[in-house]
Amino acid sequence: MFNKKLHMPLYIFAALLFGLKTYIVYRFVFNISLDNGMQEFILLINPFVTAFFIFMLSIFFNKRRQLKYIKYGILLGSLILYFNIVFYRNFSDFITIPLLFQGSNAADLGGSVLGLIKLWDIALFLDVVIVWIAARKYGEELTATFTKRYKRFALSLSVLFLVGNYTLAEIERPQLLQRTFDREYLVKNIGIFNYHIYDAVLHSKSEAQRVFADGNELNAITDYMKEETSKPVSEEMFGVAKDKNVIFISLESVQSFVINNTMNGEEVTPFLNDLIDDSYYFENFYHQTAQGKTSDSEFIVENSLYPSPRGAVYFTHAQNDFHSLPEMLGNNGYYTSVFHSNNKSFWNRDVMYDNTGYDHFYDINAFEVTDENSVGWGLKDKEFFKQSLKYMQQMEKPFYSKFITLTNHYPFDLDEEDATIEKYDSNSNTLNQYFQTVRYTDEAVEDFFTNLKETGLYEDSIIILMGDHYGISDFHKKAMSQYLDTEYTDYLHTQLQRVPFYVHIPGEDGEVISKISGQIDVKPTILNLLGIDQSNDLSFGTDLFSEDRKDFIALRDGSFITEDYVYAKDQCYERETGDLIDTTTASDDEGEESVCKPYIDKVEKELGYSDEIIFGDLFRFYDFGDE
Ligand code: GP9
Ligand code: MN
Repeated sequence: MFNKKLHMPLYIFAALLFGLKTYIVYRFVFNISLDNGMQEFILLINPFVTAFFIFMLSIFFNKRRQLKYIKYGILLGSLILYFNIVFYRNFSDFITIPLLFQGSNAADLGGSVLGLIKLWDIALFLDVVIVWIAARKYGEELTATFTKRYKRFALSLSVLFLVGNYTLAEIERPQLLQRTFDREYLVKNIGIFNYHIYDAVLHSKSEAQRVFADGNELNAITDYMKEETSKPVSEEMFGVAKDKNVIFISLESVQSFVINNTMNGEEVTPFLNDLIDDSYYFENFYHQTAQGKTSDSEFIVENSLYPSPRGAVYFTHAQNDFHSLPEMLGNNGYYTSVFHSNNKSFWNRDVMYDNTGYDHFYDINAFEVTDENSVGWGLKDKEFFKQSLKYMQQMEKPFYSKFITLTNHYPFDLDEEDATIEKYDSNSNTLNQYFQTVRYTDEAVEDFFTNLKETGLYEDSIIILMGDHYGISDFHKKAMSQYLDTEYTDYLHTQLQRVPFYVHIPGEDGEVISKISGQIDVKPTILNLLGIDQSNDLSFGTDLFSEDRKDFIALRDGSFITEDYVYAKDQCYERETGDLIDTTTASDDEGEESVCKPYIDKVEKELGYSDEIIFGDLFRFYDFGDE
């Protein structure tokens, strides 16, 4: 194939092979939605345009270096692609630079990562093997010797292709590079390699933001908050839990779709279902996390700010000035702590907890963890709660304690003797096992309630339960639509970002509350229940019991939910029915503005303000009036 008759230099051959592979990966491994012919065309040309550019550069080297450049170029490109694939399988997302600095977390992932690697992945390196063999066998025969003019011509052609690709992308999606948090759009339009370069630019920009901030940026933000987010709190609920202990339970990966639902005719979460009867239960409550997963959910709850669009704030901005819930509670006489049986450095928690004012972190060292009492990521939830009790009984009162469960974590492994519900039967082992681990966590919480009652802690406490984020990513579309017996659309995907949220006040009846709500609202809600004045606080959320609330819930990728609409991926849907109202970028809608449009702008503004606060560390310039 490589003999001289064909005259195909290795750089062209490598570009074709690598381009083809990249295309196959975009098309069949990444779940990239393609809405029209233009998008399909861009996705088709981009891998070749980029590959041509990368490998064309080799002609500027001498013969020996040319081969080396191509060989290592294709290897490096393949590795970058492959790391993204492995990451994508778990998170349906692409790697960002801040994530790479979270290496310590990766080390802890162990078993989880193994589950994401498949034997047939070897095939993803076939092009590398072919190019390396060819280079070895035919050596310098495959190199190219061009005149300066031709080299310049090849370079110009390649740049022209890139510009053409970008122009098409910009036509298809105006302001492509401004919508920084929508990574799927970026990859779809400029390809994963250009996306990484762009991400690097964003990274340095956000790093620089802190240095250049001087506090003046805050005026616009506080004005916005006064106008849009500082709604009056519920007077009726003000102080109903004054001086009570707060037990906050973060339910790992529990989504709302399992609540009050059955699997093979059996209730999935019997205890959590019953708990609705004597709790305030928010059935349209959304998680708003991004790449920081559990830590993002913690961050949102503690600060009523949005998580970072890239990486985890717990890592990237752990030294910022915050005005956190634990700090405010501490100022009001509370003893604050976190219980979580994992290494204290996971998600950089030790540093962040210290900075945000927690008095104590009961990490893995506070627990007795053995092979028998652990599974998957570590200590089983039932043991976790049981072993926590002794610390709670001796704790100074009133206390605020956060409990982070772990058993219901991907890959949802469970010992056979702990399974009390069957596995589901679908093509996704992840979803099949999920029901068993969710049920296990449900039982663990039930036992915890029983123990709280027995020890007398229950009476003086309120208990808040919240799902931290999704457990089933849209990588399991097929199995999910089988289970839910409905088509998996972007609308459904957004609705599946609902997680359970309970406020359980012993002695009160509670009710099911249907208004839209989200993690951003938790901090103001807790403060109000405890009767703590928050008029000097700065937050993007509103007390959940308030009658007058902000009218949208923003998700970190720019999707949002209002009382009437659900917006995701340029589509505006009717919230109740899921019917598509319009496509907000459609050019043929006779200039009529989508009903979602005003919210799109508000959501972008609000997310942008939150990023400004975090990247600029702006709270260091603000006087919250605390002693
Ligand atoms: C790790 C646990 C799980 O300590 O909170 O983290 P997650 O992967 O869900 O972010
Ligand atoms: Mn989690």
